[in-house]
Amino acid sequence: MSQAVDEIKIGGLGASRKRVEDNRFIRGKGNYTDDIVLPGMLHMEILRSPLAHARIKSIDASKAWDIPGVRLVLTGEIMATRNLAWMPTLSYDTQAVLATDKVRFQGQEVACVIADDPYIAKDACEAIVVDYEPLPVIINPTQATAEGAPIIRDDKENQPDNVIYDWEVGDAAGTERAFEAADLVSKLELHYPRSHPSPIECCGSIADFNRATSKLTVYMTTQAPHIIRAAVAMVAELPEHMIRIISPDIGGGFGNKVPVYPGYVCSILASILLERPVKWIEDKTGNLISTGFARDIYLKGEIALRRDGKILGVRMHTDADHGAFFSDAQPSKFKIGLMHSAFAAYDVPVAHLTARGTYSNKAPGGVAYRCSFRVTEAMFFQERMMQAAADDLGMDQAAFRRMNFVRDDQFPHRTPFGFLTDSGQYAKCLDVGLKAIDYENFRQQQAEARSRGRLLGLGISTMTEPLGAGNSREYDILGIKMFDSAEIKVHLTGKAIVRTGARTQGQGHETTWAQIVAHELGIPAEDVVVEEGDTDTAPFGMGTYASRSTPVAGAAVAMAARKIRAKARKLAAHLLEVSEEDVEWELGRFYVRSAPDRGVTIQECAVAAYANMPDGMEPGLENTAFYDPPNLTWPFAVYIVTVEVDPATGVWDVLNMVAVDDCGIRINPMIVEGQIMGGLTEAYAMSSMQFITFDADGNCVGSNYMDYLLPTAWETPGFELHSEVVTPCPHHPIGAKGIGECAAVGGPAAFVNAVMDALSGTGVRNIDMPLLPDRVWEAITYRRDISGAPPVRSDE
Ligand code: MCN
Ligand code: CUM
Repeated sequence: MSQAVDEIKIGGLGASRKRVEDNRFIRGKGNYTDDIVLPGMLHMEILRSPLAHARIKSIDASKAWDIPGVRLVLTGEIMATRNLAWMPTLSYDTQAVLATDKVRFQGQEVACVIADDPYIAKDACEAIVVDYEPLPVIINPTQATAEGAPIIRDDKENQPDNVIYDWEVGDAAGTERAFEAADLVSKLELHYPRSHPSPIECCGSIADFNRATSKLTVYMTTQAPHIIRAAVAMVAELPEHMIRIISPDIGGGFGNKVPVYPGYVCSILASILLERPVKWIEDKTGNLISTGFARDIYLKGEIALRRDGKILGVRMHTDADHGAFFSDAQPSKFKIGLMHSAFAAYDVPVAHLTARGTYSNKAPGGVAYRCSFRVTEAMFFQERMMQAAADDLGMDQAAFRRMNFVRDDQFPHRTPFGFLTDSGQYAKCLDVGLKAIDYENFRQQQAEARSRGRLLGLGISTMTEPLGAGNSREYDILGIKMFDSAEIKVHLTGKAIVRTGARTQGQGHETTWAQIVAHELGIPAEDVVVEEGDTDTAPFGMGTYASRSTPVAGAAVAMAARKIRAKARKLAAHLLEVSEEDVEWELGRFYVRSAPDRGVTIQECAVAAYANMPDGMEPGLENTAFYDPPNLTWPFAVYIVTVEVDPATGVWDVLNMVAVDDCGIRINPMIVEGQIMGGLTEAYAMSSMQFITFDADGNCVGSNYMDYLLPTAWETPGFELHSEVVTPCPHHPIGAKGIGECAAVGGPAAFVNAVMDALSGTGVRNIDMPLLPDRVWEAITYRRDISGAPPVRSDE
């Protein structure tokens, strides 16, 4: 007699299963791009520009060609013969693959050497002689738009200046009226500095073109293999079915592995020309100075306020520095990504955002690093503006937020910029957070400490953010609509394999997708293997970023499982010799409604699909689902930090940090907590120590791990996580919302707000991140705001 199974015991929804992928990772048995060795494989190294802006007068590679073991030297000139010196970007701009006319940022790819081993290739790069004529350098939007500024993109027609776009959204006239009616206007100017995702594994690829089969296989570090396949088909003009992109284990992506980089393109062309596999593995400095930058954006923000604290309107202007090429990898039609998701958590009647993007002599980037496309900046600006507004009103930080929250009975809620938020319990989350940090008590302690000259501070950050691009109506990449996919094959014995169009980079999909199958079908999670990242086997999907895997691919897993269950029901009816209408489902088992003891397990149905199907039924138990979500998902979070600042040194220590995350139903609570802790660690890093910037000559400062600091367990404060508020996503099949970026998005403002709160009364309104001790000390000592905008002063 069959029985229903216990969901937690079989590792279904809500089970804190250990990550199955860690079995190989912690044993050093992962299979990363650099682990792969193919017969006859050659190695590629990239020569990078030492200058930020210069005309290339000549490139002499003859000495490199003479070095024994060198097989090929690629320059822009050779790339141009294949129409590959430039490539299109995902933001409809062009980007140099190898420089031909000018170099436009320090670290730009100028030439590649392919040789028998990487050391020969590296030496040969040094033998290439490039004659540069230096040009004036631009490293911020003010310089970019100054009178007489040199034109960085003189390669482009119709580009008379350095402005990429001027864009706006919202209601300008209505916002103007709200500001006229305001009792008080709170203003703040900020810079969110460049930051870098710096995954432990750098980028790399192995291109393997086989002339005999005409097939190109590329092993590479990409978060979106199918998009790369489409891009290679378009750019290299190869037939799509002859391209196989394999994304093996990935040692962290964090957005760094979304864009298309010149190294990938060069390794592919080199393999086609040499008919041998060509491996390119980026080094740390190459990764830090040339790939996947994030942020680098300036804000002028204003909130119109009524005396009692009600927000009447919001005005924002952002200036984004995109570097030398506009290569944002983001799927929206909005030039500034989802920046206008700002203030979605608050009931703001009217708002207006203007955004300008400019070129500079810095590596391209702008959208990457746990951001959901500028949401990180949006929420940072929002929460810094909220803090300043409450201070300007003389109002309590928590009360000011609570008064302006979208209330639980206001959903679905249209934000002033047009997004539709659909669920949440914002006030409840805030209550949990305040209780956990012992808010009233801390405020008392703070006042007492202040009277004795000690600076304590408390920072709150509350936000909802859009995670999970698409839907297909509004989001696309190169015209390909945003949806995702899952395929489930149930084998004869009731074990299964799941493949999706996403690509895990450490998030734990191999564990969590199996849990969704366990929840939907009652097949134990340990009987389900998950495979992602091979375009020849995975169904077409858009990859993993924007915390979209659970909202979209995860939903597709549930939908594919439901199709399987529907077929299994027919098989069960056949086995039980009753009509389908008389069959009921409970986890893992179908039974006869009138005789619950008579039942068959899902495993028995699986056998029947191959060995005992009814006449006329197609054999097998497999299905695929493509899922186009009706909306983004809107998780909510409250982050509260307390700090003590030492006025004598500017050093600040975190006393306590509380996080309340509502991401709807949690598939695997332990994995969700891991995501939150990782995100909070990055938030702490960005607010306290991560510093990558540029001097007046465009030299990248912070291009190594001596200068660009990653916090270890030693520096990282402890976090107290709360999971008691759960608002299921109303449109997701299992009620889950994304979580992968929440803490990195909402966290930084909590840390900065805490330090600024400690400094309240000193007249200091802002210190730009990172809040290095010298900046904090300078602010306290000279009672002035500290800007973090480049150029950095050198040797002063
Ligand atoms: N999850 C869950 N319950 C939920 C939501 C998520 O159990 N309600 C689980 C998921 O099943 C998945 C993990 O949490 O195992 C993250 O899910 P999700 O929020 O859907 O995010 P993605 O899987 O799409 O991951 C992308 C996101 C992004 S965009 C960045 S950037 C980032 C992040 O994930 N990069 C990471 N977290 C990272 N974590 C690691 N270890 N490495 C990276 O490169
Ligand atoms: Cu914006 S970093 Mo994540 O979306 O890969």
